[in-house]
Amino acid sequence: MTITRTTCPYCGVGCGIKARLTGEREAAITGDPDHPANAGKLCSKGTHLGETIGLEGRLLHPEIDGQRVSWDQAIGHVADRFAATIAEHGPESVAFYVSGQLLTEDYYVANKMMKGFIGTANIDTNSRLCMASAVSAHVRAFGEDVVPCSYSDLDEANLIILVGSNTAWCHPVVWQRIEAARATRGTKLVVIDPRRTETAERADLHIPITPDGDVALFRNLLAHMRDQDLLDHGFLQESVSAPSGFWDGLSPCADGVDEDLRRAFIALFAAHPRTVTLFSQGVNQSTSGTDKANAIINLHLATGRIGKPGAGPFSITGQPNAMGGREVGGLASMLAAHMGFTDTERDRVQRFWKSPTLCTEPGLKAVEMFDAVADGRIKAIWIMATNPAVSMPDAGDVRAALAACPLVVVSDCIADTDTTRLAHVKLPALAWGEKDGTVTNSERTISRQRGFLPVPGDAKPDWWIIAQIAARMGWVDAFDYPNAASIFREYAAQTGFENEGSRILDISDRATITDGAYDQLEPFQWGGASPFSYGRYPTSDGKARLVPVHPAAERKTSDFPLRLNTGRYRDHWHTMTRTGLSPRLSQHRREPLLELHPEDAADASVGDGALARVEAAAGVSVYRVRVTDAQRPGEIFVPMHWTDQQSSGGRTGRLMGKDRDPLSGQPGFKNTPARIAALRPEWTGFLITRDPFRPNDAIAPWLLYHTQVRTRGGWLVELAGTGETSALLNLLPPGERIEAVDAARGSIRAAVLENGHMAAALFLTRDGSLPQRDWLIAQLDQAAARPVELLAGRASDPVPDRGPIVCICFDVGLHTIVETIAREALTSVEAIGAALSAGTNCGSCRPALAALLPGPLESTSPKAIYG
Ligand SMILES: Nc1nc2c(c(=O)[nH]1)N[C@H]1C(S)=C(S)[C@@H](COP(=O)(O)OP(=O)(O)OC[C@H]3O[C@@H](n4cnc5c(=O)[nH]c(N)nc54)[C@H](O)[C@@H]3O)O[C@H]1N2
Ligand SMILES: Nc1nc2c(c(=O)[nH]1)N[C@H]1C(S)=C(S)[C@@H](COP(=O)(O)OP(=O)(O)OC[C@H]3O[C@@H](n4cnc5c(=O)[nH]c(N)nc54)[C@H](O)[C@@H]3O)O[C@H]1N2
Ligand code: SF4
Ligand SMILES: [Mo]
Repeated sequence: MTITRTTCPYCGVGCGIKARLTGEREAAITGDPDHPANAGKLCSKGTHLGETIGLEGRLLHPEIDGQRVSWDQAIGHVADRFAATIAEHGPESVAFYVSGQLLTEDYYVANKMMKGFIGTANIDTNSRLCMASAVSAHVRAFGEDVVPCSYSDLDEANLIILVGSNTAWCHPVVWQRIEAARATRGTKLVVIDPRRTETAERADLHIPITPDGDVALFRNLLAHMRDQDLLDHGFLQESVSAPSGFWDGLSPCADGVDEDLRRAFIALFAAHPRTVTLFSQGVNQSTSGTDKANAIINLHLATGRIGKPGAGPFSITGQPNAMGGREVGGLASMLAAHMGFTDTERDRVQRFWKSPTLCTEPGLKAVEMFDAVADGRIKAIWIMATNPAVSMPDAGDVRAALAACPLVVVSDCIADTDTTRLAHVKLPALAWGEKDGTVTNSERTISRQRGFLPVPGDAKPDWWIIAQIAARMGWVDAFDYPNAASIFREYAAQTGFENEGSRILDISDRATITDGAYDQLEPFQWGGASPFSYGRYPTSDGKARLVPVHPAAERKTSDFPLRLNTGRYRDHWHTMTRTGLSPRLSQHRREPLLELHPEDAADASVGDGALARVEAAAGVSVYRVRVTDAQRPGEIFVPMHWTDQQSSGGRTGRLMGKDRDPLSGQPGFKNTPARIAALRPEWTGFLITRDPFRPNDAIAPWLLYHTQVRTRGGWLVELAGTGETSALLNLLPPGERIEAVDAARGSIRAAVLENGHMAAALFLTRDGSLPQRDWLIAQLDQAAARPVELLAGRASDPVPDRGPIVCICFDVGLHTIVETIAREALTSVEAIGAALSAGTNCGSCRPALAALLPGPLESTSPKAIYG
């Protein structure tokens, strides 16, 4: 059996994977023990990749206006339309919107075509929504977008500070590494996050910061270190420059942090010079994101905690190739290979590419780009590997803009997404497991993604599609690439072109790599484990910069008194085009939840499990309520994942405004003024079917809310509505129907049988009582249950309710775990694993298991550290 070594397509940890084909489109997935990022570990998403590689929902042929066409026709059409638009309205009238889920080779070719040949920098990427603020901060502080740390720093640190990062859910294998360091060397962990996430729950100290209070907190901490004479004066003298007035500008500012917590934090920081501060979206996705990142970097520079083992400010990337995109210049504000827009750099890039018309200035950033589509300045846009109709702020506006745009081209692997629905031309791209190339992870390690599945239909690599269209537009020689390796060689050569040590990004020693060696390429890290270990920075005087930073302004208003925070779930990936296909991954959160504090729930008269509307200036969306004291009063949280494909609610992009960081242009997704209102359906219920649910005209008038989720063998659809319930019966497929209608209570219980097997079931109620979904889901296509049991929604000899599934690898439910802990007096996650296997495979549920163990949450009390 051949095993292919490749890289996980999800997060920026960049775990190595071994894939072994076990059927035509089935594979056994395991962690690659030889990959430096994960040493064999995988989280829940990586572990269950095998459930997402079927052909369900794939886009397999090019289409123009909904009609299948040949590649020759599609390429000709896109090339002609782009050429005609440019001829009539100039190069600024076209744009590319690309993604950190492209491979480096795809990204390189797209950037070269737009910036070097079409001649405008109107190419931007979803990374603008993701780490643009970190990029701006790196450039301001270091002179180049270089991440100073490696994962090994986490092994060697004595203090790890996580700022705006739900690491246990979003970078789980990095989290496992942090947990291992804590176990072996007692590393202290501080988590700074307004929510008490599973990550925060495990911390020695959790600081529930006021939204956007980070600049003030880190600036105050720096002032304190200065006042206590705890700065590294030697390092400041040798390696850092401060603008005049920097130190005087550190006047105390309100950070909203409880005094005991602040003192505990300061004490930990002062006591542990080996500090890594790891940050992600709670920092970047803010209208003060660049200042937040520089406030963190300032502190590390001034205390000399950078460029040494176990110390540094560590921005971790989200997408598998966010970093690769930064390298090849996917952002509108950069050129290529870490070059900017000075005359010298432009000239250098132009000569390297033999470009006829190199762009002269930075292009439109994502939000500006879609605004330009809306007002007609951009007349043709090509979207690749991203779903902006869901993920952009003010997504309702983005949809309207695309609907009115004369030419929308979308390259995707999936046929029906909220964005492909707005496309004139759909181009089928190869997906993970089929495509070939390289990605760069959070610690600058470049790894190969390799194909191991057969190429389906007419799908093609993204780089091939771009190069074909560029060639058709007349640039034949510049885009004549026989394979991905040839693009990699060109990119590698560009990083070394007239570099002479001026740019740290230099992989030109691989510019002559053979096709065979590229196929065998082992992971390698550019810039070395610690690029700044010599205390020299890629600035004009070789010194890093301290940057004055300013606390954020208040954002809530009297109309919208709540602050809306958004983010991710453990087992879903972005707009769910992949994870939504996996029954296992879909178990952890079946619906989009509105998490809010009991006081806010009481104010709005909504209870746990009810439905509520969230309203913001940009739009409205509906969620299932979850009341929790993990939220602070006045602050609510919703996920970013749900789309039109799964739900009438949970469309979070519609709520976000366009406010963004002035330097990076990154939107502030984490702090939107909002309010809530109860939604009071007359009936609620659910449907279990084999086929996906499409609300039809007959039932649409009665429906207030629906969400569907993948289950084994079918779909579970949660429903809520008003008026007559009987119309809903036509949701059931034809077949032998058994039903029990209770007119007095207004309930319907119905099931469809096919050869004695349950083919569908519908349960609706007006008084809120509904049976357990899981037992009924398990009956789909089974003949075991009797009709009377199906209508009761449970076995006559009832099986104990396991509760919501916590461990998706071994199917272990919450109730089972809680009972076993009590019965067997378990005191550790390992003991739970020994008793139930839970948490012993991928480990993603270990923080959740830990939270179920008895004992006070000593960890979050400042006394434990300070008192
Ligand atoms: N499971 C899963 N993992 C993923 C992804 C996914 O979709 N699903 N996506 C990947 C991608 S592209 C990315 S970018 C990363 C993102 O990874 P993370 O940044 O860890 O994820 P988020 O949930 O977006 O936000 C992190 C935290 O920031 C907190 N926060 C909000 N406002 C503030 C603030 O003002 N200050 C501070 N200090 N914290 C704040 C939020 O409460 C939230 O818990 O995850 C990657 N990994
Ligand atoms: N409210 C809110 N919004 C957010 C965020 C938030 O925290 N809150 N986070 C933001 C962040 S950090 C990010 S990164 C974005 C992510 O948002 P998106 O990039 O919009 O999300 P994805 O679902 O990953 O979209 C990727 C698309 O590319 C397709 N695809 C996958 N692989 C390939 C390929 O190889 N080639 C091609 N051509 N297509 C492919 C997939 O089918 C899918 O349709 O969302 C942003 N939006
Ligand atoms: S941590 Fe999980 S999602 Fe991220 S790369 Fe590793 S296996 Fe994939
Ligand atoms: Mo991201």
